[in-house]
Amino acid sequence: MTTIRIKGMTCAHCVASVTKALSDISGISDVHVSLSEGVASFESNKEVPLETIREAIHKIGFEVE
Ligand SMILES: [Cu+2]
Repeated sequence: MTTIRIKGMTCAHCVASVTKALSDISGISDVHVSLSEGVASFESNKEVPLETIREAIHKIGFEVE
């Protein structure tokens, strides 16, 4: 399990967007996003570069801290 901090989420729609963006990355599954904690956790079945995750999050308007 990997946990990352995500900056800029303010509502359930943000959570849904982040969840989808992470789930769409090849190799990432079991994505859980907590709005109150501002974190996302997930399982990865292979090495997914942090940069790939960072870019996917940035593309939808949030930042990985
Ligand atoms: Cu929102």
